[in-house]
Amino acid sequence: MMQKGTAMTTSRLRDRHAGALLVALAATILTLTGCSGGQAGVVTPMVTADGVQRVKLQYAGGAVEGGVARIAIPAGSTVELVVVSDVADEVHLHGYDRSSFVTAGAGTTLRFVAEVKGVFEVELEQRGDQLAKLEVS
Ligand SMILES: [Cu+2]
Repeated sequence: MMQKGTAMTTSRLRDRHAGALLVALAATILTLTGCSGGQAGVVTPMVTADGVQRVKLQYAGGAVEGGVARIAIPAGSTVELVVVSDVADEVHLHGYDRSSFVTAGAGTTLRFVAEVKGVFEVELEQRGDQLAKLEVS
C-alpha cells in the first residue's frame, strides 16, 4: 500500500514537470547540436546606422521562422529584440529577465544593453516555446 501511494505521487509529479523536462531536454539537444556544428546556426543581427544590434524573430504556425538560432551579440552593445507573433503571449529574455507582451498578429520590442555575457534563451513564456538563444560575448 505504501509503495502504491509513493508511485502515484511520483507519477503526479512527473505529469506536472513533464513539460518543463521536455523543454529542458530540447534545449540541451539544441545546445549540443550547436556545439558540434561549430559556427552553424549562429546568426549575426542586423546593425542599424546608430549601431544598434537588431534581432528580428518571427513566430508563426507554432514555430519560429528559420528555427531556433544562436544569435551572436557583442557585449556592451544596445540590442533591439523585435518579436512578431501570430499568437498572443509574453516574450521573455532569460538572464536579463526582460519581458514584454505581444498581441496576436503584432510585434513587440525589447531594448536593452547587453552588458552580461553568456547564452540567454528567448521564449514565448506561456507556450514555453523557445525563439532563439542570445550569445553575448
Ligand atoms: Cu521564460
